[in-house]
Amino acid sequence: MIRTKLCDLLGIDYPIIQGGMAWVSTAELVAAVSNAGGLGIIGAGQMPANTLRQEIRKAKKMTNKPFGVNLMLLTPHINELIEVTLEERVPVITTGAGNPGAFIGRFKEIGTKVIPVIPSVALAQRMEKAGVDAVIAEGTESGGHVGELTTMALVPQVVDAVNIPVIAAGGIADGRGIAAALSLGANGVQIGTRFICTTECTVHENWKQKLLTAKDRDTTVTGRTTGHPVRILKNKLSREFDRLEKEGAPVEDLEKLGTGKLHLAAVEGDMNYGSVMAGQIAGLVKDIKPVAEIIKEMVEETEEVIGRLQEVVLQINPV
Ligand code: TUI
Repeated sequence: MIRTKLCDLLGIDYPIIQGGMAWVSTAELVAAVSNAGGLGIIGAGQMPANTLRQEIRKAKKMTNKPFGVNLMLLTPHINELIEVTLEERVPVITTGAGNPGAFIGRFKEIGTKVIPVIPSVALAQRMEKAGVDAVIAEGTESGGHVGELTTMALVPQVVDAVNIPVIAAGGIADGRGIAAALSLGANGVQIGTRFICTTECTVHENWKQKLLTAKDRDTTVTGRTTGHPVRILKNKLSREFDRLEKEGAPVEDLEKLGTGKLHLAAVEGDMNYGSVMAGQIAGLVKDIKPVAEIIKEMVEETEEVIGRLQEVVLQINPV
């Protein structure tokens, strides 16, 4: 049994949060993760407000356990998504791709836990002062919108800089990664990519198949020159992006190329021109299994690794 103060904060059994993935983590996956003892998170992404409301209501029907919504702050109609999340009294929100400072207070007022993703120590400290409940220190190994620092470098620096719980994200997909994150001082982990290849995930089957065959070097970061770097699996879209960026194409052209491409991949299953987001850990995903099985294996492996580390200590220092 692995339990940390994050479990008490969120009312969950295991300190495992499923990363909010737009068009990928819908109610089915979210409820499965929460029912298995973790925290499922709906990825709001660029969803219309009404679609988000439907997903939240669906998740409420499928689980009695806490779950969350991830708000992607670059979304043009973010204010509408915030209102829906407030009205539906979702127990936890996570935020990505920006600073949620302006609306933390409104969520705190109704008892919603607020957990921003932060890519740096400075933002972690600012968020702690603003009253958030925990931070997610996400390394550049992650899929989707990424920062610069690696998980290995970011997590211990954030752990030393704040007094609230720290959740490690980026490059974690099994019990070895969870044990490593706990070793760095994190109180829990956020995992995205591994939960795509599950029976409950509603993403297009083509995405699952592409992820199953992906190897360690098959992701790339597009859009570094636009200020919105996004890690995706290499395909025709990523190569087109690369070409345009090398040619010094205007930001508007690059943004136009990216528009609607996540939906194209996740819903329509276009693996050539869709934006197939995945983390660098993609090569570790080898099968499609029910969420509960994956979480059980992750927890057992974490315990096994920690047990092995204890044996190493005993060998150095026999009692
Ligand atoms: O948000 C993510 N990952 C995402 S969101 C997403 S949806 C999307 N849809 C279409 C195009 C692009 C994305 C897919 N993946 N991760 C969390 C994350 N947040 N990573 C890095 C950051 C971040 C970056 C800068 C958080 C805060 C920040 O602050 C800058 C500031 O304001 O100081």
